Amino acid sequence: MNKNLFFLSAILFCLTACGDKTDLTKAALIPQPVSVAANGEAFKITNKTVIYITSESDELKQVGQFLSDLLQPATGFSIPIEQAANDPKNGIWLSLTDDKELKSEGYRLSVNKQLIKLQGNTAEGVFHGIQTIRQLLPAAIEAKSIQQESWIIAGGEILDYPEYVYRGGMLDVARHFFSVADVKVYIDLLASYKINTFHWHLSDDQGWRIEIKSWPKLTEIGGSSEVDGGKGGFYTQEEYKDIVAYAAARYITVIPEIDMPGHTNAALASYAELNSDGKATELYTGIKVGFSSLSIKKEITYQFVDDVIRELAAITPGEYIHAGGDESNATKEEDYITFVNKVQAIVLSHGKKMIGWDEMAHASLDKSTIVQYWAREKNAKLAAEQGIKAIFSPAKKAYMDMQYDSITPIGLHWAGYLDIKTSYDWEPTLLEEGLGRENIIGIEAPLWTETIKTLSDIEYMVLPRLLGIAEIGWTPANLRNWDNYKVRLNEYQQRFKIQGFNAYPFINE
Ligand code: TNX
Repeated sequence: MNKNLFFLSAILFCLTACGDKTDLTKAALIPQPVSVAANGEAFKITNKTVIYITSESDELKQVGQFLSDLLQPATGFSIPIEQAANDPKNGIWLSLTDDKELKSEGYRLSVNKQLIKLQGNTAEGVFHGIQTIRQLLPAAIEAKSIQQESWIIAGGEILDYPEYVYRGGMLDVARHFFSVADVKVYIDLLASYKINTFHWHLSDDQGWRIEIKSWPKLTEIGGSSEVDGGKGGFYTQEEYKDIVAYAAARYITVIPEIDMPGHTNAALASYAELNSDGKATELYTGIKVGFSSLSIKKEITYQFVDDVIRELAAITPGEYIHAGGDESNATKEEDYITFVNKVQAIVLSHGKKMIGWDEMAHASLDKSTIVQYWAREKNAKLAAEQGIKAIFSPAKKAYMDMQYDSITPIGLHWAGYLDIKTSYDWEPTLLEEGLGRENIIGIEAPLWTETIKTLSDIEYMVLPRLLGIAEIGWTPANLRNWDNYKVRLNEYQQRFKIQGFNAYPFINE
């Protein structure tokens, strides 16, 4: 290229791209914040930058450390965290405040040439603000080795807080087992997009994945299988606690699910006495649903449920336990209702609240119970009539295991193909007539894993659709629109590449 042409194109490039770097309103943030105003300035993180904390809070210090650790690999800087007596004039300043507008999870971020000031009513709010700072930095910040980059953040003010209190991501570890390390990657992904709940589907026909000390064969036998005959696996209670703590450090609550009374073949194969005919079933490695049921009439079934919930409740700090209840086609309707009512009482007796798939709305639900709407809006309405709120996970919009289109190599399509636009461009309060904002506690993206075998498969299915669900859960409806989202999302292709993720190739969808 001739020299003049080179400079001309460099200038042209800068007019379009460099200008954006200092215009905060052009930042590709997901979820989109409640309000963003630019001041034309920019802050540069250097090897002299310090993170200051002005509130006496160990938790805030830990959040500061999280930020320092996040910045370390790509910048190569070891940014110290210091307690400051006075308001800092430069550096990164994290503090707790008392600002009604921010509610419990919100944050306020102010950036000028000298100072990044990040405030929340809670350390959790500040943590969410850190995810925003991360997205404001060049994509190279995601690299695991030192990058030659200018670590600039555009200046201005962001005020931000979530629309829904419940924003979830689910992972089915029963159809295929995923290691502790894989689960942590999934949790990291959720945290990056301000999702605050990890719903962990721990048992199904094909596998039982959590150690229950009083019923050891559940994992010994029931943990040894998975779809297509792989070796399966399970988490010890120590590993479970480790994951719960890992999630908690990222302000994510773990909700464990034991799916009952259907989806229980792994338990039925482990213990003959849980079957109506007293005979243990064979382990199952296919992908059919709706064929298994715990015996509803036997007392031992409720001893079993009580032991499982008791042990699980003891290692679960979150307030909810998910008791499944979907597709119980092998259980008579009246038996199903008896069972759900009993299980609900057991969950409550261990100091937890129950969540169940939408079918549970047929039982007499306690006011504290929540249903998860996935298939039948009629069920969600039945729940609403009982004054019960729903988590929205409509399969036709939010199921991460649905194929993008007919040539997607993995995934199912029983609820239709789910391209990025279809999965993003919907509004929960307008989706089903008769179900409004007051009936919805939040939304969740489930990932079922009949056809998903590896972490790389997980990445392919959730990146980028998970980001869309995260935005629906966080950003008010009037600030969401597909044309604008599409432009922001395109910036993430490069980020995912640097992170080493096997994202679905989505540019210019
Ligand atoms: C339906 S969603 C199921 C799961 C399957 C999923 C596959 C729900 C509550 N039940 O058992 O894995 O479809 O998409």
